[in-house]
Amino acid sequence: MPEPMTVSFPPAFLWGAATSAYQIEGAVREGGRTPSIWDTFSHTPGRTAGGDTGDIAVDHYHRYRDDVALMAELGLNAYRFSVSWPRVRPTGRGPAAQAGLDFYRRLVDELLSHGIKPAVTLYHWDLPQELEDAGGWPERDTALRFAEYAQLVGEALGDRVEQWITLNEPWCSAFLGYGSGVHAPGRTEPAATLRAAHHLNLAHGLATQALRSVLPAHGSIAVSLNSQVIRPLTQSPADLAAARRIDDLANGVFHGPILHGAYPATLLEATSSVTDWSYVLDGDLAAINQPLDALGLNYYTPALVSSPESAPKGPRADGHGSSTHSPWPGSEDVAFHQTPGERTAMGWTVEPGGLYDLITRYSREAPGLRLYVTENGAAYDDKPDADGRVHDPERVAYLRAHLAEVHRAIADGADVRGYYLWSLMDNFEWAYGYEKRFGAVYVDYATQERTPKSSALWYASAARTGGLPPVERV
Ligand code: PNW
Repeated sequence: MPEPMTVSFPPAFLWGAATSAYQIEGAVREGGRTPSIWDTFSHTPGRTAGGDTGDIAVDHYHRYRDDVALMAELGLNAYRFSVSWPRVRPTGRGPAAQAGLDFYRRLVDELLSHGIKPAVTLYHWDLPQELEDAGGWPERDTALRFAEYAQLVGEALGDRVEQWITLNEPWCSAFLGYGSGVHAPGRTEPAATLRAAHHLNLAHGLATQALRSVLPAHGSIAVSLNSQVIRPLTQSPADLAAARRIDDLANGVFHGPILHGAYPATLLEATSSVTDWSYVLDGDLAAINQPLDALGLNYYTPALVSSPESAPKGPRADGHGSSTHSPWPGSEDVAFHQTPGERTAMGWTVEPGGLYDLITRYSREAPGLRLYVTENGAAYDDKPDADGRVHDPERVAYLRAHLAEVHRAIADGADVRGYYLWSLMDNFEWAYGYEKRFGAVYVDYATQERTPKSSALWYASAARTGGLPPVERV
């Protein structure tokens, strides 16, 4: 697709960066914080690369002022971060921890004083361990506790934060946390996976209601889905059916009830041997299907699937980490293929057009909602040069190509209001530990020194000009 000569984004476009609490904060024992499932998981031998944990991470809890100053230097006008549930409500059900709430109040005030618009994610995977001990997301009670927590944070920050995101990528929480087990809590139970998905949906709906009751009228509520771009290997009926099944498990299981008030009939049918869905109680679907203001889309790479019959023999390549357990309950037989093309350090194929497809799909799926790309980015093997600079031309190319697709979607009528690059800085990449670097800013983990990579400088000039500067200019 040839790019227009000059690309210019709407003047109010948000040029943001994103992070999450457990990936950056550290300070896991300060201010009354109790452990989350990620503390437990990362401290369990064999769960993360090199046994890495978020104990210190990039020490953002202590360095947030410098980090906000860095964002301001880079000309960002938006920042998406997550609140750590066990930091503001230890154990998941106790009284609020004022020290935790104060940290987020200070962070938000610092952002606002630099003209940076905060977007708060309430759940980016750090469930209080005590709630997991009581059964975790497969249990209904977790959704009720989440709504209380959402209200508490809404009350504390609602006067200064306009943009709210209930859940980040509930697919990962349910399917990687309870299905393949590559994420915390590391359980591998197909039926519990779908129960978890339902209770995450319920948590979103109840939290949305709780937030509405405490936020000012201009408060904006969204959910960030890692809506996956699923492509069939061929147009054969069998491959199309395989793609349909995976699309239901990846996307429809969340956007069905959240946006349309129902689970797809094809999903219920394809999972009937795994679960009877009896935990979907009367009134749940209405509770989940709350009016929203915006939708967050996270995009990295598409998936290419086929029916088992048409699958060439070889290793599975579904990009979801290594586990002998499938994250696809009832569709374990569907074959995943490596999408051809250049790949990042995660092994994820670079396919900018997938972002266009995703945005235009959700423009149709969620008419009237503002859209935000709440995550997009890439890991590369970045290393400082002898002069201390970090050159990452692949990431510059990745960002530029994906932003061009965002622009194309806007030109074709999609209401995309902003883009949050994942991630502001290198951080704890979950099961991959510190091995994978997604940051626009390089972090030397030995000294915690931050160095903007050339991609950060390029992104800064994009943000400053509202366009996509040529790559040579960095
Ligand atoms: C997202 N998958 O995670 C998260 O929201 C971020 O916290 C994370 O750092 C980022 O993307 C990069 O990985 C994902 O296996 C993890 O499909 C795994 C998958 C997708 C997203």
